[in-house]
Formats: sequence, C-alpha cells, structure tokens
Amino acid sequence: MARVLIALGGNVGDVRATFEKAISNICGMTQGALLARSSDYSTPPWGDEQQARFVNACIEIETGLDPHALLFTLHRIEAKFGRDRTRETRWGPRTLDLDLIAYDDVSIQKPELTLPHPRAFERAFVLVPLAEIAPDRLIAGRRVAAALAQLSTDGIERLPDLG
Ligand code: A4P
Ligand code: MG
Repeated sequence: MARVLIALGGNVGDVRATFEKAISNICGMTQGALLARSSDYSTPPWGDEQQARFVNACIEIETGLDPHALLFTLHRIEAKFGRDRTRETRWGPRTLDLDLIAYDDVSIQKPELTLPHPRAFERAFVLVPLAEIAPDRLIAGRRVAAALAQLSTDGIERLPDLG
C-alpha cells in the first residue's frame, strides 16, 4: 500500500460540495482509505488572474493502485464532476482539478505523469492545505512546512468547516 497526497482545486459550481463527493469517489474507486483531509481554503486565482477565486484542499490516502492507474482514476472522477478538458484553457476555470502531489517516495519523469508534482512547491494554494495535514512529510527531500515558509500566503483564507 502506498501513501499518496492529492491536491483538489476548483472554481466553478458548488466546489465544496463537489469536493465532498469527489473524496468519497476517490476512496471508493481506488479501494483507498482516507488518512487525512485538510480544511477547505479560499485562494486567489493563480496563473490566469481574471477568474473567480478557487477553493483548494488536500487529502492523504492509502491505496494499492499503481501511480498510472491512480491518475487514470482521478481523471475519470474529474470528468464525472463536469470537467471537460477539451473546452478549457490551461490554468483557467474548472469544476474539479485533482493533482497527484506525491506517491510514497516514487519519482517519475514523464509528461503524462511527473512525481512528485513539479509545480507543487511554487504554489501556496497547494502547500497551505498540505502543511495542515502533512507538515513534516519530505517531498523531493524538502519538508512541506519549510517549503511553505518560502512562499507568500497573501489572500488565502481557511473556510469554516461545513456543518
Ligand atoms: N500530469 C503530469 N504529472 C501529473 C501529476 N503529478 N498530477 C499531467 C496530475 N497530472 C499530472 O494536467 C495536465 C496534464 O498533466 C494531465 O494530462 C496529466 O497527465 P491538467 O490538470 O489538465 O492541467 P492544468 O491543471 O491546467 O495544469 P497544471 O499545470 O496542473 O496547473 P494547475 O495549477 O493545476 O492549474 N489557482 C488557485 N488559487 N487554485 C487552483 O487550484 N488551479 C489552476 C489549474 C490554476 N490556478 C489556480 C488553481
Ligand atoms: Mg492540474
């Protein structure tokens, strides 16, 4: 079994409700156990700044799926929640984005799957929720909390738990 960190993001529709359903799908469709779930955070849009704020969160699961099968399953779940990759722009609005941040200490360098996620350390919207659930985890030799300390967290707000 592998310990896997997954980042969730979205800015179209009722994103927090989508996250709840997506997380239960992730566990069901990967035969995975949910080890940790961060709070949801409201975050300023990165990349294309002319779009709505995002909601972001991170989870840790334990799964027996290999990395490629896991990514394939995450793409199916994105599609199930209304994501249509053929109609969107890079860094543009989307209902649900599921990124694989780390899979144990596995390193893969392919365009269709790069592990650990190459851009995670540039993004406070990934590291803030990740540091809530896994501050001491080492990713590519760096502690999550130490990597976060290098970034600005301006405009990122923790959302209150849903009742
Ligand atoms: N891919 C390779 N490695 C991985 C991996 N480790 N995890 C490939 C997931 N996918 C991986 O992904 C493009 C391709 O990367 C996939 O086909 C997959 O095989 P994508 O999710 O379709 O592309 P993307 O999301 O548009 O691009 P990218 O670079 O992942 O950017 P983001 O950041 O995910 O862009 N602002 C805030 N505040 N919060 C956000 O969540 N998200 C985006 C979306 C832009 N701005 C944002 C946010
Ligand atoms: Mg992505």
